[in-house]
Amino acid sequence: MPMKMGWRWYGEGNDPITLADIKQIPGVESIVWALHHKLPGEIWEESEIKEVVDQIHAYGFDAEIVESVNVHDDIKIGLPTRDALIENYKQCIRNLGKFGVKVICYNFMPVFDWTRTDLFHPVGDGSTALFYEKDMIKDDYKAMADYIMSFTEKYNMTFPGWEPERMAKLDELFKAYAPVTKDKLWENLFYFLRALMPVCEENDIKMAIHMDDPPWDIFGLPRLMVDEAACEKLLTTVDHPCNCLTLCTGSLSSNPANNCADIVRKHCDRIAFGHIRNIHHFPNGDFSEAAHRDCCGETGIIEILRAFHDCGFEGYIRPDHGRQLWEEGPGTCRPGYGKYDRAFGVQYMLGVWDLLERLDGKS
Ligand code: DNO
Repeated sequence: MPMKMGWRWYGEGNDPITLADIKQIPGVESIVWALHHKLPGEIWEESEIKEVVDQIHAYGFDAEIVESVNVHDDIKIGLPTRDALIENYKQCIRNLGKFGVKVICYNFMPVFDWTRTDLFHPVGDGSTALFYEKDMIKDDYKAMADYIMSFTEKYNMTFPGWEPERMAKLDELFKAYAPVTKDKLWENLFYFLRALMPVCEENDIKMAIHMDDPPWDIFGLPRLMVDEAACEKLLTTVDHPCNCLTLCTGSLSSNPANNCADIVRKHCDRIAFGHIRNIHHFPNGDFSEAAHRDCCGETGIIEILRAFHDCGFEGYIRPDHGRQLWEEGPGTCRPGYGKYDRAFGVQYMLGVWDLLERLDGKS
């Protein structure tokens, strides 16, 4: 299978962008989807899965990647309740397998998923982008969560990983995670993966862990998937072909010490899914998300694509966050998931990819 270009879609009535819109972007083949109303730990029922997969197939896309089946905190914390929750996760895998799903992207970050301090930060050309101000992510986790949740309240827009039900219990969650050291969190991740691998194998599904975003501890909570050494540890400790990575270039390159192209070259056979986006760093440690074009940031998009191409990558990639352009703003656009800049991202990446194919004599 050659590389397939994907597009994250939040579902009918939940995403201002429709499948008909996406159909007009040349080169998109896979819709990256999820049942966004499901809480972590719940079983995704076959009828619910079928409904979305049918909508996606009706437009001629495949529905082979799910992002995400979120992992319940009790599994991450390692509570006795985890075994029943892992059973539910296995059932989700079986149900998804029946509808041709091949990859489940998930993360193992405690409490918070992606973390930013400004979702509509002016880039300087009239567009806005997600922004991380280092000094604001120190001790006041409530202020940060309130900021993100204010979008949910104001615009009736929920964000995956920022479920209001969980955010309402932040103090409790922080208390529950207090004994979870980095080593303990690794153990809990391995426990979870070891339990899932046989079911993944039976159902031909890869579990593809997302990199932690940003790739460092925040608010005293440990984060695991932060660099190449972490990828190596994950892949060798549970050395199973269904234990894979979602290589998120923007998450990793928030730390300028990470070289994503090197990680692709080293682990290409275990990368099931690539999230490609660009980061621009400021000298004080702040960063802004940037357009996909190589020179707009420091992530090295061309080199990453070349690495995937050199390795004969046969998985899925998708443009990751884009800037918000033109009329896109709070209320009209999911932060990072507007229409225009991601469509530019697709075209940029496919332009690079087509040229690589041509230079290789493949087209
Ligand atoms: C942000 C996304 C993440 C990702 C999850 C995967 O836009 O890249 O929220 O979907 O971490 O579980």
